Amino acid sequence: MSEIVSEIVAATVIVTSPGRNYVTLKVTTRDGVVGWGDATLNGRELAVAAYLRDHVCPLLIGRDAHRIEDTWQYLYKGSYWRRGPVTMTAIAAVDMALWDIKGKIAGLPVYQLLGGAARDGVLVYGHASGRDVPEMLDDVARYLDLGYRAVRAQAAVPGLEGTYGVPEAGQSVYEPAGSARPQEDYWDTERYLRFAPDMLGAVRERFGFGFHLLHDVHHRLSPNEAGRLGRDLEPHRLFWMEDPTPAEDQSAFRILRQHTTTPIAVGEVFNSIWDCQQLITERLIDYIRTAVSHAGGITHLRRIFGLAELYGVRTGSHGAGDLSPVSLAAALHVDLAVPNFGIQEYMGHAEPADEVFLTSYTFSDGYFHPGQAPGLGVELDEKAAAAFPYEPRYLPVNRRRDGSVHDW
Ligand code: GCO
Ligand code: MG
Repeated sequence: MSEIVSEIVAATVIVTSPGRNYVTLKVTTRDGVVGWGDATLNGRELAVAAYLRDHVCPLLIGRDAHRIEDTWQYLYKGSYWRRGPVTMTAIAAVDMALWDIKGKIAGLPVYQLLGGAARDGVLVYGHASGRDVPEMLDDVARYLDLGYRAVRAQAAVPGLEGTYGVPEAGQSVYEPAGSARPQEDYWDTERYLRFAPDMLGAVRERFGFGFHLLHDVHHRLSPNEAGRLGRDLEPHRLFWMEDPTPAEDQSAFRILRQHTTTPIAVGEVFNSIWDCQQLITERLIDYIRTAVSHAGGITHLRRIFGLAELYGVRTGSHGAGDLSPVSLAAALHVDLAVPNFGIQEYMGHAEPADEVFLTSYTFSDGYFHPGQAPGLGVELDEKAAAAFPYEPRYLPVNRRRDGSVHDW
């Protein structure tokens, strides 16, 4: 074996809940360099924490922190049981922490190690929502006033008691809504299909076409229904229609693609390049939205984005609030460096999160920048984290009027 340059001497897992649950991996080298990785899997957090603590952390001790690719292959191929959200989130956390360490040792922000900036800033989209259309329109206005150049719009579907993407009265986040058991929402496809085109049309009517408009369908339609929605949305010129159908059925997108030219974005529930292989190589989507934390970290995200580049598919990294600031920073470094960047989601984090995660990224004029701090540029304050103990929470479950379970 070759000489160890920077030996890993400790790897620990921190579970904290400043506003919502986050799982963070801390890796320390013999010289005292610390790297952070996000291991949060919303609603299933403790499974990843245990996978790391029981099966991964012991294997990291004594390894060379510099050997990022080798460690990735060792954890992926070495476990024999490949892929899956728990495994890939755990590997992602290790990968992010090792890139963080490499950057800190080099004295460079991670994007410099990835080839340097390919653009000046990272275009982001914010989340506008409302319990009715006027409230949603006011929220879009708020984002445009803040300087956003791209906005996702979601509004409560009349007649449904709760709609994805819309917080309950008096709350700022819309998920996870449940506590010890998942909240159950009621879903009606026909109501949604009648409502969504008018709702998004109202945005264009009031604000025009001088900014990017996005919408998330959240995996709820059949290919044929999604084709109809995509066609109805064509006059509103969406930047993308996200997750129109359940994403695991990749060949379904062939049907949908024949019905509409509305651009399609998919990928937040994918964990590996194999989950998006058909969608990319058959050019069935326009944007690949894998998350740095759920799809194997920076190393694997770059591989996915490299495949996408070959087929003219652009990136749109997942950036929901259940991905910690460590993930957001990691995604921003990749976004800045890859040639086929499209857009980055930015949902933001509930307020107490900035007491725990100290960040270096900045927002200006609709663009984010990861900053110039060596590594990823996010530090976790362990003392502050200890003040926010874990709270069991679940994502909601959807049921149709007859009581049967629908995709949420
Ligand atoms: C998005 C996503 C999220 C997910 C969440 C699940 O586009 O931001 O759909 O809102 O629902 O990440 O944990
Ligand atoms: Mg989504």
